[in-house]
Amino acid sequence: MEKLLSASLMCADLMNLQNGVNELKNAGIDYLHIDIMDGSFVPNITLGFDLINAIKSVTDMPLDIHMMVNEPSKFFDMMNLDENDIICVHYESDIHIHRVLSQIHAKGCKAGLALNPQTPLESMKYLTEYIDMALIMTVSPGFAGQKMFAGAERKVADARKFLDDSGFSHIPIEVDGNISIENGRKLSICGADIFVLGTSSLFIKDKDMTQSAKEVRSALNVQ
Ligand code: S6P
Ligand code: MG
Repeated sequence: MEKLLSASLMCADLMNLQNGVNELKNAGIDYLHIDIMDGSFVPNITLGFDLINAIKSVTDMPLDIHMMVNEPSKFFDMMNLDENDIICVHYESDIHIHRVLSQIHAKGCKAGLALNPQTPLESMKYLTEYIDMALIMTVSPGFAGQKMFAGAERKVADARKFLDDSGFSHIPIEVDGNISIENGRKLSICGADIFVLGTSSLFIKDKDMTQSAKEVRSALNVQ
């Protein structure tokens, strides 16, 4: 599967976002990763739905919306999205997560299922027919600038094997949290496909974003 890059906008210069989005597009970034938090599912609040709609109106880049909120389906109508956009919800965020995944498809978007570091891969087992992407969190969600958890490589490798063995090899694995060049390379070898880039590799003070994106991309394609 082709390796794809998703830029975490909460790490971008929020006072200069329109230029930032253009720059990301020119740097060859594939997705804009937008973190939505509610201060309850995770202990932080970041970006919101008005911003999503504003971004959508100025770019044709696909959006990768990571919802770290309880009962995410309450908010689906607030976002103007299309078939290229992904809405990713956490396994624990609704007791009827199967219904929520179906609601994402009913809205015409791609559905992602996010697993926290401690969430077993088994939780995905009977939902694979309903997802277009599996997000393996490589940190506990809520904040940028954290350290990848110790079991991340093992979990990504197990997830890839689980998906391949069960007939779902077409489902890409996204990884999010502390994706440095080195961690990205290791996770790529384990079978990750989409890499969320934040402070660890893309948004680095005084470093050119296009150059950083190029370096990450070449590291990911090493086998
Ligand atoms: C945080 C969020 C992530 C971060 C990203 C930051 O929970 O889901 O998308 O924005 O991980 O990247 P980094 O390199 O600072 O960890
Ligand atoms: Mg995220």
